[in-house]
Amino acid sequence: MQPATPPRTVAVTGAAGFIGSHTVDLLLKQGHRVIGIDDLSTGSRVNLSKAFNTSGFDLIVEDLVQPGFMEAFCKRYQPDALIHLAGLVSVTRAEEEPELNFRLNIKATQVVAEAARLASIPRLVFASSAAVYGNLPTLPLREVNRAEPVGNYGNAKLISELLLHQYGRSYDITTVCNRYFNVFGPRQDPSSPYSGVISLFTDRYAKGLPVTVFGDGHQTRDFISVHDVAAANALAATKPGLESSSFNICTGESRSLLDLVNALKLQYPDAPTPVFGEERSGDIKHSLGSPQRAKRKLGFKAQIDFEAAIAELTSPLLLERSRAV
Ligand code: UD2
Repeated sequence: MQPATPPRTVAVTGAAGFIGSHTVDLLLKQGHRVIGIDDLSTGSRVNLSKAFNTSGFDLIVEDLVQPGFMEAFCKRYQPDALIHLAGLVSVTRAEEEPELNFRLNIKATQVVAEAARLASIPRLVFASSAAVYGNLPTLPLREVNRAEPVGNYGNAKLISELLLHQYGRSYDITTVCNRYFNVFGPRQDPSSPYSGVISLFTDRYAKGLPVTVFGDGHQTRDFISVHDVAAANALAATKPGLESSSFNICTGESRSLLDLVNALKLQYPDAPTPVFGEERSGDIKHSLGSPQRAKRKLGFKAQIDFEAAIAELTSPLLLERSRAV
């Protein structure tokens, strides 16, 4: 595949994680040189199997908050862009362990931004989240909406965005904050009850177990394939002439949990009937993003059809084939 832009050197923190490893794979496929950083606390080398078999990839196993590490790293490799995806992903843990949330979701951002400043790295991309919007009732959510996060996780993401954009203004770095909506795809970890619903349901069906739908199943989300998210990250890191901004990384389409169950039924025709349980406390009923700004400025549009992405969870080759035509 021809690179969309001239080959660049891109550093990716959290490279061995779910979104990180897909981002690494795509950047390598586009012909870029990629240096991953991961402390392997939640990520895994297995996620990088493909990357390790590709030339132009290196992984450095280190906790990026260690004093002096990021600065030395940036000065040594001089990446053209740094994609900062490492962080505490569990929203529940962020509530239970506020110090850990601060260290991994705020302090780490400061460490990365400062290292980028000292080494004159021109572009920083950050893994933000739709959680910055909190429970805003007006849908679809747009970047011009007030960010009113609820809880430690969403607040840390917003603080990181503010911090990065201030670095961008003060030190001439292009800062791009990608606000992911409900991301799903291969390599997503289903091990916690608070894991993303699609990873949980797929895991249950693969084991022949019923899933539990909390509430009536009419709640909706803007589910987006991890391949699209990787494409948005690659664009944010390599698109020439991009201005600093925050972008919704979403499809602009909503699907209910019942839609999800139906799509999964096509893959697991013998799946047991879902059990309906109490609504989960604190849940929002609907979440939907507007993809317009990302389309206009980043040139990003989600390409992968929901049903095809669901089918990929059971037979990855299907998606490969449908994307090849
Ligand atoms: C995400 C966060 C959540 C909170 C919220 C804020 C994740 C995984 N969750 O929740 O912690 O920050 O955003 O908007 O990042 N569901 C079931 N059965 C299950 C599991 C989930 O019915 O076994 C429902 C759940 O009640 C919800 C929907 O599926 O209505 C999506 O759940 P989710 O946790 O995947 O994502 P979300 O957006 O609710």
